[in-house]
Amino acid sequence: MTKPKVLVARAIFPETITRLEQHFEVESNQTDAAWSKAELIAKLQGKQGAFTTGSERIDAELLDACPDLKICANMAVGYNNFDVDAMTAHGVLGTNAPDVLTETTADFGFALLMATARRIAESEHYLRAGQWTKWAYDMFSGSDIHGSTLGIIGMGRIGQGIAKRGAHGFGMKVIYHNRSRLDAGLEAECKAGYVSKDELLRTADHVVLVVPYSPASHHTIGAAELALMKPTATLINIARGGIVDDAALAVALREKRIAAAGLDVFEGEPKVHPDLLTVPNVVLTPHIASATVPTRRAMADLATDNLIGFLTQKKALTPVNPAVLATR
Ligand code: 8YV
Repeated sequence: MTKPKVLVARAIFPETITRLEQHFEVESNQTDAAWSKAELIAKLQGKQGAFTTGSERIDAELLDACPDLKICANMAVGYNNFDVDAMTAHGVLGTNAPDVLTETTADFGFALLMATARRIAESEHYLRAGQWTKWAYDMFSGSDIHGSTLGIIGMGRIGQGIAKRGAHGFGMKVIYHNRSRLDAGLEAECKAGYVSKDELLRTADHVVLVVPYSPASHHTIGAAELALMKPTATLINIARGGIVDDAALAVALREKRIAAAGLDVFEGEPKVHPDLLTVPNVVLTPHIASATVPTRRAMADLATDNLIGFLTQKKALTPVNPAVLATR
């Protein structure tokens, strides 16, 4: 029997390729060449499976042009690169990589919050630049984490992880806003209280964004929302580019309408809004919230398990459009 054919769209652990090769004929992009959409479509010809990351857009145009494709397995919990309706209409399964990155990403959210509120990046640059000649009472004074109010927008698994770190580890008062309210048991576990988005923005000392991207969540934070925040507040985005209006944020930071921001994701990344690069009160990291070796391995393993499960047994561990499973 001939093996199904799979395309691995980005460079990945060699062990992942070896494992895929046990089940599939594999073509992979181990040089990590930047493929255009046309190149991706050309590479997908005759392939039943695709191992994708957040960077490959899977939409109706691509699906129309790739009739053999049956599954796209994303090595990411977020799947806004998938047009899920188009995939379902084309009978193509999408899978994501939830759970395995929850704690690692929550750790990073907290690290970015600490670095931002306590001005770690800014003060490190100052020291490295040889500007530290004497101690001063007001040097890089930031805002406290312990005992402050943490506002979380998006209370899924990662938001809950951040809430627990804040409430249990740092004695923070945790408030959250989410499309739906958590059940009482989960709220108690996270020691988190539900509030409206406006109340959260008005009262939180630190606002952390962990909502999935969709047209509805586009610019969840824009000029109007930034205007509601305290001038001493920090804003952390570990969700997706596009959740924050980066141009409006750069203005708010420059004018000190909020104290600081920590951003791991950007509109149009890997490009970063040029104004963000010139304001000092922002910590910028290149979309690394899930980047620890064990977690990235677990994400790659889960995407691989989904490809193997679906293409060999019509089963998938983490489908995003499970209706497709019923029709296959
Ligand atoms: C991924 C992420 O590393 O899982 C997600 O949704 O944003 C990151 O953990 C990134 O999307 C590349 O796949």
